[in-house]
Amino acid sequence: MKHENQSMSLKTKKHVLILAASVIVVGLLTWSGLALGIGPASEGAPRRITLIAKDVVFQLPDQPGQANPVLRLKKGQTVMLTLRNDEPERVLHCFTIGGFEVKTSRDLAAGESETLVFTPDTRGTFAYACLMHPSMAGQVVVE
Ligand SMILES: [Cu+2]
Repeated sequence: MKHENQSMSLKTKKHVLILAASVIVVGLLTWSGLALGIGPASEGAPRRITLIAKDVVFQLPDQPGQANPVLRLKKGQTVMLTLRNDEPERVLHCFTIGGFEVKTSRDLAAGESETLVFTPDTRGTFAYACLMHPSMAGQVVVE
């Protein structure tokens, strides 16, 4: 009987060790995920793009005069694209890329933004657009 009790307690210890190891592994995975998301730019880091919807066209923050700029992306590089509706009034905008599973989850009201994360896996030229405004259409080139 005494011997049986001892083996039971050893088993319990083993379980506790496995549990502790699992917690550490999950913690490390979470940490590396965070590091990928907020770490400094490197070759494997996601490309961050902010696309502003204003005056019923799409614009990049550093090229405010250019309507619906061509978005040049790299195949295999993850993109974090933030669409920001900067209209001064009540105009809704959305964003979608034809041929990609990329679309805002809803129409964004003035002042709202949404970040879409995707990884282009095909080279080529694709169309992006706001489905509500024909003046909001441009090209995505995946190289
Ligand atoms: Cu729109």
